[in-house]
Amino acid sequence: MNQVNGKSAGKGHVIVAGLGLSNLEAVNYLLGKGIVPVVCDTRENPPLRAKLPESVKFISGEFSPELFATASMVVPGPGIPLYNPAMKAAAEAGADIAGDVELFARETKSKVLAITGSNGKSTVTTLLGLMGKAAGIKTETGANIGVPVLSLLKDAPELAVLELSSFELETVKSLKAVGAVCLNVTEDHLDRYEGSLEKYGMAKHRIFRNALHIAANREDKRSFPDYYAKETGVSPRKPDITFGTESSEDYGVRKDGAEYILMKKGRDVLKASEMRIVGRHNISNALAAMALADFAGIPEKAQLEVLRTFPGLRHRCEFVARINGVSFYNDSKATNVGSTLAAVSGLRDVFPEAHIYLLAGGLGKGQDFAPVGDLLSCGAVEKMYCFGRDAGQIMSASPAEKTAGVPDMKSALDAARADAKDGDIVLLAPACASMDQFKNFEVRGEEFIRMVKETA
Ligand code: UMA
Ligand code: ADP
Repeated sequence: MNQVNGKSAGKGHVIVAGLGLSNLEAVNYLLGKGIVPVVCDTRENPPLRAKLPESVKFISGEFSPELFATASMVVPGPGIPLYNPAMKAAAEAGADIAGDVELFARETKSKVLAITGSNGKSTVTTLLGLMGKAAGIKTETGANIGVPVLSLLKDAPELAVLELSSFELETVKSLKAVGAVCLNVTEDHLDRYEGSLEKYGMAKHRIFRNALHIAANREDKRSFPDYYAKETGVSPRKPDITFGTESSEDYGVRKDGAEYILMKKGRDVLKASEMRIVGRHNISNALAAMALADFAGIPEKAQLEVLRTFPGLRHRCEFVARINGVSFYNDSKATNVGSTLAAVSGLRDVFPEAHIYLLAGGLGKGQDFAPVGDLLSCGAVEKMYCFGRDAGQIMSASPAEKTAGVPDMKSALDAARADAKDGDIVLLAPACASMDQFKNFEVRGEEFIRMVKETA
């Protein structure tokens, strides 16, 4: 009989479904337990197939419900939805369905901090990873941030900081985070959740099960642990800390002239201008990170040291250059409407006098672009230049006189540069995925930086 973390995996075989980065690590993990899994992938020849040991059977093509129904355990990759017919067949036949994060949770001895949300996960996860290290705690970051979570079992860090996507959370039951947060819930990945923001949010809320401490965002009711309690049957509970940028309550902010001061429970801890990451959303991220750091016992000195020095992740409100008085920002990671709104409002807070010229467009993922149009109607954005496949969708949700359709990002940049004056801002925050015209959001951001600097 197979044994995984002391749990019986039954008499049948173990199937690893989808051979991505995380599941290659899952295969190695299972082999380490003496279990030789069967690996299935819909692609004929996924690139990682070459890395499978010969002993592991590989089956390509549509997942077979008949095969899956005979499995004792299935490990789905994050890209495999539970409503896949084969996954359903396995569940109905009583298989243990456990993704890599669930396997990790069953076994880890590390203290875990868990972060989810539609936007801000990577920033908060990275901040906490650095804070742990600055405090001399053996700390690793992993999961959706790009490091397969099961690889963290080998190093056995004292503190594991996990960025968790809704996909990964779908099979999580055993996670016992010392601190958990759902930063926000706004439209994204609705194609996976039958168009339902609530289903997407409920998947994210699995992060709160068994969590010792919870932080919630006062500016997003869906971030509160009791928001879906009725639907999920999880007993309602209050957050231990709330954070927000609109009041000085709990972990909050007060204004001193034009300066924002970050506070913990009525005590000033840091001026926003001391941080290198800008924008209101990043103040929110800093407060969330401090809340979780406090849950994990990371001393405040280390928290502040990191907040003062962290330059921000690439492609997130990244300052590129100031040319003829115009500042250029690269926020290519704004791949959904919520992140574009955050980038604009963040910059407006820091530079209230500047006019913002916005570059947007790409693959719209079926989002409602009305909130982007509102940015122009209310004057938060001076003018928008739309490019890429779904440019028309953004334009039709926006006032025509303030919107220009252009063929590509270069034309958008040229047009914005011609309109912007001394003291203004040109911002790439596309509200869309990039894959219609670029390999990924990183390549789009690099192209933008290159084009800006070319004419410096
Ligand atoms: N596959 C199938 N059938 C399917 C779907 C996929 O066989 O129906 C196969 C593909 O052919 C491919 C493999 O599964 O061979 C891909 O695996 P995967 O997409 O599950 O991904 P991994 O490579 O394991 O990467 C995953 C995360 N991917 C997704 O959630 C889609 C990575 O997040 C994460 O960094 C990695 O684990 C870490 O272990 C990426 C992501 O886009 C960055 N995440 C989304 C986001 O951030 O918005 C959620
Ligand atoms: P994620 O890992 O959730 O995608 P990132 O930290 O990589 O989050 O940021 C992605 C995008 O979301 C960036 O473009 C950034 O401008 C925006 N963003 C970051 N933090 C927040 C936040 N707290 N609220 C809204 N948008 C945010």
